[in-house]
Amino acid sequence: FYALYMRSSLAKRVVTLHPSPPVLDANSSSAKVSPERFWGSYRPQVYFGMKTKTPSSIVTGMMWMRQFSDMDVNLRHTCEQGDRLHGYGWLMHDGITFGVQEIRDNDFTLTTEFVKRMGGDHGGDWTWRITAKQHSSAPQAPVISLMFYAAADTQGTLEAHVEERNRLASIAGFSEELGNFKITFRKPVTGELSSAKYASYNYLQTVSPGLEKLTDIVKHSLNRRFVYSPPSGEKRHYIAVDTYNPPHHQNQQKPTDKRKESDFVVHQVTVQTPFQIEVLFESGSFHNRPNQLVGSIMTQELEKRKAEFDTKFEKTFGLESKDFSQAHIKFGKAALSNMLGGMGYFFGQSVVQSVYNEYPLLYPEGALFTAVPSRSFFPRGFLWDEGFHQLLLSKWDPQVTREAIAHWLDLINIEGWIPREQILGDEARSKVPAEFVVQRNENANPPTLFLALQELIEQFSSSPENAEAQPTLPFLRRLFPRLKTWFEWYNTTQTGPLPNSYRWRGRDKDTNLFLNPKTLTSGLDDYPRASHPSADERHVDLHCWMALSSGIMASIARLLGEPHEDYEISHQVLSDNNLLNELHWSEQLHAFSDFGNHTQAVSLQQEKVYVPPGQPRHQFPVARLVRSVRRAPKKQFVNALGYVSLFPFLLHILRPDSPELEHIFRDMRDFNKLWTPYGLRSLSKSDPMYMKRNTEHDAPYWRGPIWININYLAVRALHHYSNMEGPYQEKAAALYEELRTNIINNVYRQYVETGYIWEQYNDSTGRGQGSHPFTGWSALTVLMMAEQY
Ligand code: 6A9
Repeated sequence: FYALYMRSSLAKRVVTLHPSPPVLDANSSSAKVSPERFWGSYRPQVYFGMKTKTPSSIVTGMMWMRQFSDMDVNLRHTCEQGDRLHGYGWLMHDGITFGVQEIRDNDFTLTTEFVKRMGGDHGGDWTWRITAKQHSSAPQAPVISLMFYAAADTQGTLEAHVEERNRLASIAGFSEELGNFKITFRKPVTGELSSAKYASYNYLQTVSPGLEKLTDIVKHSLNRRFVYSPPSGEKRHYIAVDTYNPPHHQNQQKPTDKRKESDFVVHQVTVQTPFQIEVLFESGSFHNRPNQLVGSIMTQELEKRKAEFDTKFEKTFGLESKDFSQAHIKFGKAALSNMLGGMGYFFGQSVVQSVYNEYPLLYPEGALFTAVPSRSFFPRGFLWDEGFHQLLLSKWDPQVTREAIAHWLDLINIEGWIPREQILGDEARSKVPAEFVVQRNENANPPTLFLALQELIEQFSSSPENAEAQPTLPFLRRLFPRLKTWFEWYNTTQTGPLPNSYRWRGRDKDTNLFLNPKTLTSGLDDYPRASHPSADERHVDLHCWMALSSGIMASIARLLGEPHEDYEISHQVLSDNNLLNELHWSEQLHAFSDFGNHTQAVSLQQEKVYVPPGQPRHQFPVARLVRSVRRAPKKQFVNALGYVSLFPFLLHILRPDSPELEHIFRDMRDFNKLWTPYGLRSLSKSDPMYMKRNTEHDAPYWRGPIWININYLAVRALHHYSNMEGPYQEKAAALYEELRTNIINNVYRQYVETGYIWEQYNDSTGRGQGSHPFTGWSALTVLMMAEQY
């Protein structure tokens, strides 16, 4: 019995939250406490939509489609690379009061703008303005349907008010977080002062079982029976929302979806470009509004916000004063804005597992306000990405950074573990294949949030009287118990075989199927490590992350007047260059390296499939690629040259007079190793694993391509060493100029040429590749332009 009891209580630990008081008060995101930040574009996964920072917020959004096109129904809603848009993203966004987005579809461009206005007790009002223009190349002005919608999520009501038979003029709504409100759909006009344009109207009032079903519901309701008949022009059938019958009856046979059905209302307007449409949200508790936020008032408000944004951008990043071109500055604004406009508010439960659970468990419900790496492909929170995101955002608005870090640390469990990938809520879950959903509590991810905390501390220490920095101290005080446990978790669960060495857990186990088993937890996925994962491994990047983290723990503890000696000692030990050399310097490679049970003599080969003589070949399984090991592994340095070898330099662990810097700089600048005209490649061109696939289906990822987060760290480190007296100071300064210029030029050029900022860049052509838009860490280009590190 005791054993059983122990087992079940151990099994619960993974889903038991940390006992210290949460960093965020329960109502800290509410309309009462934080009205200015209540409403926002916190749905980064859709092209355009807004919600509030509440668990089951009413959501608003927009879908659209081109009428009379040869293609099939081309409904756009959630950001999808498959839509092949020419580009989309926020060009301006201050994170709080307004945003301007441009969406370039095949033959027209939609500009989606919003402005908020405070008043009442529920986060106030907002207005959207959608402007549609055809491209000059379009043979004729396209007819477009915009579908504006509001959807409830398990609570609240939405009631359609229909005028003129089928024009939905407004929605009257109520919800817990918003009280009473009204959403008004204005008629399209050609410009602010012009009169109404011909338009056709349709609407849908129905219910949905969950937000991830909205696109399907609209799709299934579409009908071609409607006629578009402009006064001067031919009559044509167009596609519009019609009736939709929720599958009630089926439900009884197949009770797959037992969730509460919630109101879903869609207003469709079909109109030819060019046009402009406004949608207003008005809060019932906002009395004595001076006027409506529409037309010329809206224009004035927008102009005012844009001017304020421009001023703040220049004050924060100073790109004008660095003589960047207007086009470069526009790019910089877009990169920052899309990171801000890519912030999401998610709510739900992770699926987690420990060794004590036979099956995965649901983590406690929680909220996460976070930036996302990519609005199309990974619109959710990733732990180590977020530290990089907040490096940029903390310069713009440290409150955003405190809020995001607080949310992340409030998700920590009693063990000190934070799930690496946060897939919260049905909408987020619907985007992730089942095999990627479960998060395991042995698994870490680099603690980059310490980089963002370091920035907050520097801001505070350099001007403690600054109003924006002041809340940092009370924030750290509340954060501290959680940070201590977080740090301790790394320091106990990720230790290596030798004192003061570290090892990433969670490497791929099935070594047979991979050229080199991956280490997703390190963030560098397929970057080559020891060929045969074992407890003998030690990882140099993790060692450096720990050196950095212990140092920042020490500064926070010192700042708070808490005991800091142990952190100080850890930091000194882990930063000791002699120790680092002993553990990680490979004399053979002349570089820092991982150590483990390793052989270089591996390759992927076709598995032998035995086909008996005289039997037809096609009746036997297709040969897979499997790993062949030609020489047995032994304990040794891994000797892969790439990002991992650079970590002691990247995180400023090396002393400025460290002779290892000379080797590092030489390898960095070598075209046959890490140097390219576009940034540093992740793995040396001379490495045997360079650009090698890991399996038949798994293309190289961190085995050559250029990643901007690590390049940012490299530029920042070069800047650091160029400011430190020492034998390599001048070399660092020269490399700094070159590398910085190369990265900025290429990311910028790719943006202009393709319309996107990318997940990574090709090391031979500079071309953007992988998911896009990727205005997660690739947006750090802005900080390199600004030279703010
Ligand atoms: C798989 C796909 C619809 C991989 O930017 C997020 C992470 C980084 O943290 C990591 O360092 N990316 C990098 O190596 C993307 C990971 C995406 C995994 C999602 C499911 C769903 O497709």
